[in-house]
Amino acid sequence: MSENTKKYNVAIAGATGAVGGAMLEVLQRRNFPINELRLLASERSIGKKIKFDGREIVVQLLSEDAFENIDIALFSAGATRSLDFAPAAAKAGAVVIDNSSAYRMDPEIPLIVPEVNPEAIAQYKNHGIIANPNCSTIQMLVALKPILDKVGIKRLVISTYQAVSGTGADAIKELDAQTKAYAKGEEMKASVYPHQIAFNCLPQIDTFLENGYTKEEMKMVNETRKIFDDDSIAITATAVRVPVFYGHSESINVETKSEISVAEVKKLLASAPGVKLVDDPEKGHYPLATDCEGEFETLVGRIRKDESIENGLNLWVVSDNILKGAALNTVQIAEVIIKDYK
Ligand code: 25A
Ligand code: L14
Repeated sequence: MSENTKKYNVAIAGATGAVGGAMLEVLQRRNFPINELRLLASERSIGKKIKFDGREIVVQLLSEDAFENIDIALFSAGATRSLDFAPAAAKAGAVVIDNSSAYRMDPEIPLIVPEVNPEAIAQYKNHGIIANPNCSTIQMLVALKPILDKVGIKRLVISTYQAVSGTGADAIKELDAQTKAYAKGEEMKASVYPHQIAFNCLPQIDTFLENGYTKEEMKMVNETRKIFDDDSIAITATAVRVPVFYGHSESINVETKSEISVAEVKKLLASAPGVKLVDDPEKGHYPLATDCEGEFETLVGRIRKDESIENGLNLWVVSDNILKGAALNTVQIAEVIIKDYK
């Protein structure tokens, strides 16, 4: 078969979840060359039928022997499932692209944002596994890469405003149910999150560590340094859950190594891969979570000088956390694999 007509056998582990569903959507929207598509999930979902590209596919159990003849396995069923089954998938010959946090900080496993460090994908050969970064990190780095390349980055101060869809299908239901309960004057029940999420902001995403930060906050610190391949960047983050269904928003304060004007940053970002500049505040144009839903691009705006320091900038960065933050980034990595390696 010639290069450009080759088709691949693809498995999705966690196909019935919020991210797994988006993977199906992205594979279809980007016309990924699929021969067989195998959908895997827990016992709860076995036998469930899912439509894809005119076919009807029956969900099977995620197990060690579910990966025979699979070329590419996309994992999105949580870190425990990745640790349990990704090695077996790799052993069966599949290239695993894992959306969980299980392997991200393993020095032998590449952690990839295709717009930022595609060259590191070659290291997939170490273990047959590639890690997809944390959603908040991915969109931040897509916006910062052109600035890093031009003037260098000394320090980042970040606050995030994260959507509930990042937690999964059950969290989407919880915000919906609490909002409806409020409208009816009924009691709002919290089970996924430790507090009511409707009409609230929770300064906790994931669990707390000994240093007082949450895991989500430290993921942004550690993953950024790994992907930028620079441990000298100073980074501090506050991650906040907000009552939004889709789209993470981030306030990013950047201290650059040398000077750059706002006009120059806008020019760089206007042509940066994966970025859409939305920056006309006079007209009320700035990035919004409601505008990023379903979009492949990361929206960047409110670009202005931090006048309190010598080389400072402020940005507002918004992206669909389920797409660029998870499913799209994973499929983009798969596209590089089939283009350059398979
Ligand atoms: O366990 P962890 O590490 O804490 O992580 C689990 C979380 O990972 C999320 C995922 O969201 C879940 O909340 N997740 C994955 N990638 C993510 C990312 N990048 C991410 N979150 C953020 N960013 P989810 O619920 O949308 O998707 C879960 C998927 O994983 C499959 N799965 C779960 N356990 C499994 C498993 N597959 C194999 N073996 C296991 N042991 C899951 O399939 C889904 O595809 P499923 O069949 O278990 O779930 C189908 C639907 O059932 C609902 N549901 C969830 N919990 C229950 C439930 N129904 C009844 N009882 C429950 N206890 C959900 O709505 C789910 O969509
Ligand atoms: O590391 O919004 O990918 O609950 C994804 C889900 C971090 C937390 C990760 C969320 C997790 C995030």
